[in-house]
Amino acid sequence: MTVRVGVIGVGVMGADHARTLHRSVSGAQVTVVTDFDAARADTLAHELSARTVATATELIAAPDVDAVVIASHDSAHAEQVAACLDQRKPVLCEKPLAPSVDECRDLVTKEDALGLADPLVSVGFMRRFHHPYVALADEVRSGSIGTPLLVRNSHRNVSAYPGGDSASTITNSAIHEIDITSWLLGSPIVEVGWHAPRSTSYDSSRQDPQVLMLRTADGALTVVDVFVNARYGYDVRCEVVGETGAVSLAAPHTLSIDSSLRSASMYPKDWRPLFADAYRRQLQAWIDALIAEVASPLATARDGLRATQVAAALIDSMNNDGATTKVDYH
Ligand code: ISE
Repeated sequence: MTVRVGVIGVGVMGADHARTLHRSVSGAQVTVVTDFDAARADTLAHELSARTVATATELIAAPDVDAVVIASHDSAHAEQVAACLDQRKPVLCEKPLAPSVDECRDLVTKEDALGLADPLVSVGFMRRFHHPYVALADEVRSGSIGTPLLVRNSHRNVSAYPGGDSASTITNSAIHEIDITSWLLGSPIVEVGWHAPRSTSYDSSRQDPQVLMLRTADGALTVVDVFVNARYGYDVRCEVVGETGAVSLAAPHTLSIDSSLRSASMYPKDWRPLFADAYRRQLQAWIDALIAEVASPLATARDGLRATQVAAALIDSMNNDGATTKVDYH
């Protein structure tokens, strides 16, 4: 069986997903793409022998689309996921499920109301499919470092995408650490705090960097420094410190160069080279589940809602001078 996939939004991530589905995922065929930039959609459609439609609504309703990938702007996710639910079509929505708690909650309610055995909505928290994170989680769960006490993360981009603000640093970038923290520790984030040093002169539209404190129900404390205009390279770090040891991701370097009495390590420009295999594994797992007609092993709409609830608490803390803020899961 072949799952015919429609891709909404073929900018950076959508084009990547479409090509990965086309070249490296078995059981999938990209049949339809759409983008607000029609020329961009046409070029990709030509490359993949797919067709284009003018709108997301048309794509979701298309008879030659069995399942949908949403990689449009974060602000469009909720409406497009809702349209997929209306059409009873499985959808893999890039993170965040939606930037606001109300939108995410409405989607969870809408999906629940369908009463289906297997949920239709999957959310693209691809770090759950990144081998080093999986190995880190296995190590923590094996007990080799004892009870986890502290998690230290860094999330750095070369430069921020245009049009964002301090809140979108949390809902678009740090949302990955929010998801991976509770996944890694197996414990929900119950309380947060937001802090900031002076801001970089390279971006006047947002506070950058930001320091986020996430306290999980198990009593561990997670610190995230998120710096979306760090200039030097794309860098993601995570170390879990336990009672008897520590375990961390290896450095995300793509190349080491030894020359002229120096040793240098090269960083990727963005997240795609670092997480390419995780994206591929995530897409394959999604397609395999659709073919086998079993529940998707990806993050669910509820996981997407929980992550956005934590993000909302962080934004509240940001707007209240960094006050410690409880996460509201209602
Ligand atoms: C981007 O949207 C991603 O999903 C990347 O994984 C993340 O590192 C980056 O900060 C986001 O802007």
